[in-house]
Amino acid sequence: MAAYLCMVAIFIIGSFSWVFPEAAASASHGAVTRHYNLNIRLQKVTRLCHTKSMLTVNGKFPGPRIVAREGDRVVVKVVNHSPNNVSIHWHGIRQLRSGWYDGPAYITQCPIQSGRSYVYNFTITGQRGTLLWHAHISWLRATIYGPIVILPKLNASYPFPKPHKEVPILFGEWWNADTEAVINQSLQTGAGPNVSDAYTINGLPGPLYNCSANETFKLNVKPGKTYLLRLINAALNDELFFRIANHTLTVVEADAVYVKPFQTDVLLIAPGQTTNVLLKTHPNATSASFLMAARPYFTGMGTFDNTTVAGVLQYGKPSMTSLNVSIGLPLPALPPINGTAFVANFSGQFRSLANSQFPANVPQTVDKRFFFTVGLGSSPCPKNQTCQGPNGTKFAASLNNISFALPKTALLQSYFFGKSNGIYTTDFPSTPLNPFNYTGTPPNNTMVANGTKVVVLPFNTTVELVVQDTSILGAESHPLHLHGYNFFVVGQGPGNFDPSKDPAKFNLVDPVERNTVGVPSGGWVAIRFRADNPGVWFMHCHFEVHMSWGLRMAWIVLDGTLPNQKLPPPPSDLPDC
Ligand SMILES: *[C@@H]1O[C@H](CO)[C@@H](O)[C@H](O)[C@H]1NC(C)=O
Ligand SMILES: *[C@@H]1O[C@H](CO)[C@@H](O)[C@H](O)[C@H]1NC(C)=O
Ligand SMILES: *[C@@H]1O[C@H](CO)[C@@H](O)[C@H](O)[C@H]1NC(C)=O
Ligand SMILES: *[C@@H]1O[C@H](CO)[C@@H](O)[C@H](O)[C@H]1NC(C)=O
Ligand SMILES: *[C@@H]1O[C@H](CO)[C@@H](O)[C@H](O)[C@H]1NC(C)=O
Ligand SMILES: *[C@@H]1O[C@H](CO)[C@@H](O)[C@H](O)[C@H]1NC(C)=O
Ligand SMILES: *[C@@H]1O[C@H](CO)[C@@H](O)[C@H](O)[C@H]1NC(C)=O
Ligand SMILES: *[C@@H]1O[C@H](CO)[C@@H](O)[C@H](O)[C@H]1NC(C)=O
Ligand SMILES: *[C@@H]1O[C@H](CO)[C@@H](O)[C@H](O)[C@H]1NC(C)=O
Ligand SMILES: *[C@@H]1O[C@H](CO)[C@@H](O)[C@H](O)[C@H]1NC(C)=O
Ligand SMILES: *[C@@H]1O[C@H](CO)[C@@H](O)[C@H](O)[C@H]1NC(C)=O
Ligand SMILES: *[C@@H]1O[C@H](CO)[C@@H](O)[C@H](O)[C@H]1NC(C)=O
Ligand SMILES: [Cu+2]
Repeated sequence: MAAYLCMVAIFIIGSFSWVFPEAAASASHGAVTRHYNLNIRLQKVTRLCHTKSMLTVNGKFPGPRIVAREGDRVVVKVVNHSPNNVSIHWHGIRQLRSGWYDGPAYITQCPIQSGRSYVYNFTITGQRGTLLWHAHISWLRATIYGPIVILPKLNASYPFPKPHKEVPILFGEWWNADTEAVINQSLQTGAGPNVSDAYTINGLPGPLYNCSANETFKLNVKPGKTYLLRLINAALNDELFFRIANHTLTVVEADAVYVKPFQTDVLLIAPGQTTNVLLKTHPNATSASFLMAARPYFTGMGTFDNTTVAGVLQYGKPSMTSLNVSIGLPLPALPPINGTAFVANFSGQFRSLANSQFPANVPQTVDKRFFFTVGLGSSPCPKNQTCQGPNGTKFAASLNNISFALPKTALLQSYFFGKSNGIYTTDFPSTPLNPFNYTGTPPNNTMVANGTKVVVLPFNTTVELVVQDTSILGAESHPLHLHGYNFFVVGQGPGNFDPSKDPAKFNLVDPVERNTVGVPSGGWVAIRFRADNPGVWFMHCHFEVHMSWGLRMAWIVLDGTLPNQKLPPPPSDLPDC
């Protein structure tokens, strides 16, 4: 039993249940290697009275959790028993000199073909908190995702009171339809894809949908205790507001980096982001129930899934009579769908701890500056077709007006073996080729260019990147995710970035450090990072629909001169295309 000392019992209606074997991570000495097997299979799953065949991992949805301590090596054998090509990304893991295991298909590896396997092998260095793993090809991450829990090193403690229990809470999106058919149809016709039918908490849509009362996530708590909720947004296309009725949350960590704690009733979490919060339960509540709820933040022009997922926070022992308590409980109030003012205020509250134990190593000088626009646009309709995107074109999305075309082979292999010819070019523009009033009246020509273009960075370059949203086809927040690095969010603001005034206001002392940041809708964000991890690193919008439309690019970070500044050669089981 000792191995399950810190087990959290979560009572869940339905077939979904898991426990948290936190103590299973405690080996007697320092860092260890943790072995996992992930088996990907087609399986029938029912939600909203709708049964579909979908990809699951180890028969679970969401998938199993990966638990390790900071400093541990993680070795995961992924076996693809499914008919699809698959690759898995360990989202937010820095992958220091282990870029072969990062996972985005056609960037760091060719996908694992049906019937094949690949062993991912990486060390978790200097990170602790919550991350996620997910498929990184087409829209397969709709059902292939799970939590990564990184505990502090053995005998190290949290910089906040030790929680009574720890609970992962994964937000997702459920489609009754097959998500591969949804995105393939969108890419074919040029129209926006159908939206999801429900949001989910740990795979369960909750009582606010038709035929889903038995699919409600339920968190059973004791009064007067502190719970650590590991929030993960694994939804495909939606930033979500989240709130637990009558409870205040304390944010303590974001993207596996501790932050200066702050309290909030409502959270915003973008796809790809993770947030650890402390939930202090009421001291005197013995048998009360409260709803927790999440629904989207959206400012764009298109359609979106405007529904609400709810779960139940239940004080006291679950009983059969409590099964239907959720009906009639008040929904917690959430900001308006387009609550940009709330979002600006909320994101402004994140600060690094920036103390001696957890310093914020913000680059104080900048070697290379970049300015990328981010947003939607159009691509031409093929001659023999009619398209259903804007004005008879196809929807596209771009960075600096370039819609990134995925190559047919992996960029990292092409780069490493010096075979870039015909695969990619190194002329990704560092600033827009045709500047315009980015958040004003959009230009008449909204056509994007396309290509497989990258930026090459010498080892140890300090980079400052300003990402500017555009109002082409509607201003929208874009959760920008960088692989292989955390970055510091040194500034953000509404409207157009002003290079003469805004840099003076940058926070170079305790900016938040993360791997995914929402580029403000109709605004800009400035990030800094030091390019000290050689490899090919994808950067993209974490809205799957925008990524499919081309909102993605890659950085190639060259080797340094010392042996420990070079990317080792690939493993022998690296998949072929
Ligand atoms: C909910 O009940 C329906 C009908 O009995 C069933 O098909 C479905 O699998 C249940 N959902 C879960 C998550 O158990
Ligand atoms: C993982 O990588 C380490 C370091 O390169 C190596 O020593 C180890 O053998 C690898 N393990 C597996 C299972 O491939
Ligand atoms: C919960 O909050 C609502 C809204 O603020 C309030 O009306 C209600 O009395 C609270 N309920 C409890 C049990 O504290
Ligand atoms: C909880 O109950 C105790 C004893 O009845 C009382 O003194 C205390 O004020 C209550 N606390 C709250 C927050 O209601
Ligand atoms: C979203 O749905 C709510 C009802 O649940 C409705 O009041 C609101 O107008 C909808 N918002 C949008 C932007 O469709
Ligand atoms: C947000 O939506 C509401 C209701 O649709 C609308 O009245 C308001 O103008 C919108 N606010 C912004 C800032 O777009
Ligand atoms: C890509 O750009 C080329 C011109 O460089 C153009 O002919 C082609 O139609 C574009 N393809 C797409 C999908 O936009
Ligand atoms: C359009 O032409 C392309 C290539 O010329 C062909 O592959 C495609 O099937 C055609 N589509 C339609 C709708 O005819
Ligand atoms: C479509 O074309 C019309 C007329 O040229 C123009 O006014 C409108 O802005 C265009 N819409 C989009 C979404 O590009
Ligand atoms: C850009 O557009 C905005 C919104 O229409 C406007 O307020 C601003 O003055 C414009 N800026 C320039 C430099 O034209
Ligand atoms: C864009 O279109 C508007 C209205 O059709 C026209 O007045 C304007 O001159 C065009 N601008 C450019 C740069 O072509
Ligand atoms: C990287 O550059 C900084 C100066 O910006 C220097 O202090 C540091 O030693 C360099 N690190 C490596 C690994 O070369
Ligand atoms: Cu986006």
